[in-house]
Amino acid sequence: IAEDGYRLWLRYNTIDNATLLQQYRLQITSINCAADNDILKAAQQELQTGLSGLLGREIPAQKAVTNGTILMGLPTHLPFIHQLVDDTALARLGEEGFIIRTIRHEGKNVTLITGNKEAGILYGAFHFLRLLQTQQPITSLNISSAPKIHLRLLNHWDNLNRTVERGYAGCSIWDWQRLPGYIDQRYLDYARANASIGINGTVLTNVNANAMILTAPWLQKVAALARVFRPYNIKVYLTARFSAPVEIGKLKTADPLNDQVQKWWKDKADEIYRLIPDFGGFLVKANSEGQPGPQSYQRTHADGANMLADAVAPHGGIVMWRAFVYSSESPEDRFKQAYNEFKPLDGQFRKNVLIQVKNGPIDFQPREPFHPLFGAMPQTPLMMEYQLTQEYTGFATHLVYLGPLFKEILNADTHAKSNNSSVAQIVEGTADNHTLSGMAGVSNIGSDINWTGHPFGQANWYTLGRLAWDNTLTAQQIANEWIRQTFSNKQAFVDTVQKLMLASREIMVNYMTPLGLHHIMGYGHHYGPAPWYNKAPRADWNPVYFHKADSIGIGFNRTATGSNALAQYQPAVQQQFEHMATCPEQFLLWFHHVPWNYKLQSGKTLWETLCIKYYSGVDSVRWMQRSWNGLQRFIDEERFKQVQQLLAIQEQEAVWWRNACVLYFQTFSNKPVPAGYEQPD
Ligand code: GCW
Repeated sequence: IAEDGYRLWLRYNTIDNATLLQQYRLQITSINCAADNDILKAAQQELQTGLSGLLGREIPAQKAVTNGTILMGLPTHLPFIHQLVDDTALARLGEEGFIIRTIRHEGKNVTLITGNKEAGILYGAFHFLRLLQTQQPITSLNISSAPKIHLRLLNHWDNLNRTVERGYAGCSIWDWQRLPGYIDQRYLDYARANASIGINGTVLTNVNANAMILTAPWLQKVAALARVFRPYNIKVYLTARFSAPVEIGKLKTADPLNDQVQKWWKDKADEIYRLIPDFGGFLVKANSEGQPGPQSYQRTHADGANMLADAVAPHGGIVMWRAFVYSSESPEDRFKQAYNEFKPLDGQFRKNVLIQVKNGPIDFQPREPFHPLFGAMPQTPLMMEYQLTQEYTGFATHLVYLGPLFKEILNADTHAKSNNSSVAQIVEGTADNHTLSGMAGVSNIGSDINWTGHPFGQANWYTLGRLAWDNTLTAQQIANEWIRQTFSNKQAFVDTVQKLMLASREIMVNYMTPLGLHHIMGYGHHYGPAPWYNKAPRADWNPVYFHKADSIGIGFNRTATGSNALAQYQPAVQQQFEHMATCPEQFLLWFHHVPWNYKLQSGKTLWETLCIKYYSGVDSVRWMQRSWNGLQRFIDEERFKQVQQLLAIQEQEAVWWRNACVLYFQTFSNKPVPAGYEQPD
C-alpha cells in the first residue's frame, strides 16, 4: 500500500475514463526516439513507462513511423523540423525548452516532441505525460515552452551524519555511508521526479556546512550521485564551508585575498571537476549565525564570493552567495541588515555569482513582505530562496499549500522601474537583462516512504519546480494539476481539494500570526506558539523583539518614527505601508505599533480583529477536516487516513496557537474577547 505515497505525482495508473482512454489509445501507439545519448534514453524510457501505465498496454519503442507514433528527436536527427519550425522559434527554446506538435509526417499522424538540446526533449516527454495524467485533449497540440528561470534548484539542508536541519520527513535520503558503492533506487526516483517538474540542480548539503564533503572520499560519493542524476539533466552543487582551507587544507588562514587560499580553492575546484565535469558550483552561507566568512578577515562578501567564483569560472561553475546575514552585535532592526550589507556591494560581484535572497526580510514566516533587496541590486542577479520544508508553517504535520505564498511574493511590484519590476521579473533577470537567474527551494524531502512526511508536502516540492519553470502559472493551476496526478481526476475530488489547498495558507496565517505578526513561535525548534519568550541568547531571536506588545498596542514600528526599515523600499512601496490607516491589514503589524483600540477599516478594533482572526483560523481548520472527510471514496485508504489524522492534530494545534496567543496578548490589551467568542482558559 505504501507505494501510493512513494509514487508522488508520477503514478501512471491506467486512465479511468473509458472514452478518453479509447481516444488516447488511437492517438498513441508507439515511440520513435533517436535514443543515442543518456538523456534521450531516459526520455524514451520515461515516456514508455508512463504511457504504458496510463494506456494500460505496452507502448513499444520502434524505428518505424506509424499512425500514433510519438516522434522524439533533435533537428539534427529529424532535419524536416527546420521546414516545420522557423529558426527564431527554435532559438527561443534555448537549451531546455521544447515543442510538442501534432503533425502529418510521411503520411502518418504523429506527435512530435523536439527541442534544441536533449534536455528539452526530456522535459517535453514529461509535459506530454502530464497532459495525459490530467486528461487533456491531445488531438491538435501546438505547444512551445521554455523555462523562464535557468537555475531551478533544491537546497538540501542535509548533514553528513544524515540528520536534516529543519527536516521533518525522516533522515537524509543521501545514504553517505554506503555511497559510492550502493546506489539506492530512491536516487533514481528522486531524479525522475525532479526532472518531471523541470528541476535541474540540487545542492546536496546543508548551508551550515561541513568541510569534510570537500575531501576526496566524500567527493567520490558526490560523483556517484551526479552519475545517477546526469541523464535527468540535474547537476549537483555543494555548500562550501568558508574555513575549509584551514580545516581540511592545513592552511593558517582562509582570507580570500591570500594567494595560498586562492590557490587552494582553485586546486579544489580542479579536483572536483576532474571527478564531476558538469559540477554546478557552490552555495555559501557566510558570516551568518556562526558560519565563517570573509568578514572574519576584514574582507567583504564580494571578496569572498569572487574568490570562489574565480576558482570555478574556468569550468563554467557558479557561486550562489546567500544574503541571509544578520549580526548578533548589531542593534539594527534585523529586517534591515541584509540590505545594508549587500546593497553597497552591487556591481562588485563576478559574472558567475548570484546572490541568493530569502523571499522575505526575516525568515520564511507564514507571511512576509517581499525582501527589500529585490529591485535594489540591478547589477547583480538575485536568486529566490523559498523554504519548502515547513520550519515555521507547521512542520510535516500541518496541511499548508505554499503556492499562494510563493505567488504573493513573485507578483509583488518592487517599483524599482516604472514597469517590468515585479519580484518575478527581477528574479527571471528580465528586469535588468541578466542571463543568470535562479530559484531555489529548501527541500522538504527525507527518507519517509512518502518523501515529505505529510502527503501534501509533496505539493510544495512540485510547485517549486513548476513555478521556477513558468512563474506565470497560478497557484490554482499548479494545485489542480498536482491533485489530478497525485490523487484523482474526479471532478468532485479535485474541486474540493483545490479549495482546501488554496485556502490553507491563509488559514494557517490566521491561527498562527494574523495581521502581520511574525516570529512568535517556540524558541529553537520553532514549533508552536511562544510569544512570551524572551530568554534567547540574542535579542533578535526572541518573539518579544518582534511583536513588541505593551499596554498601548502591538506590532513593530518600521516607519520613519521607528526603525525606518520601510526606507529600504521604493517610495511607491513605502506609500503602501507607511500609514496605519491605509497599510493592508495583512502587513499591519509588520510595520506599525498599533493601539489595541485602533479602529481598522472594518470598523472593528485591532484587538477584536486579532481575536476574530485567531478564532476563524481554528474554525477553518475544522472546515478543512469536514471537507476531507467527505472524500474517502475517491482515494486509497492509506493516504486518506494519514491526512485525516494529521488534520486532527492540526486542529488541536490551531486551538493551541489561538489560546496561547489570545491569552498572552490579553495580558497587555486587558480586554475581553469579543462578544460571541468563548474566552479560552
Ligand atoms: O531559518 C533559519 C533556520 C536555521 C537555518 C537558517 C538559514 C540553515 O532556523 O536552521 O540554518 O535559517 O537559512 O541559514
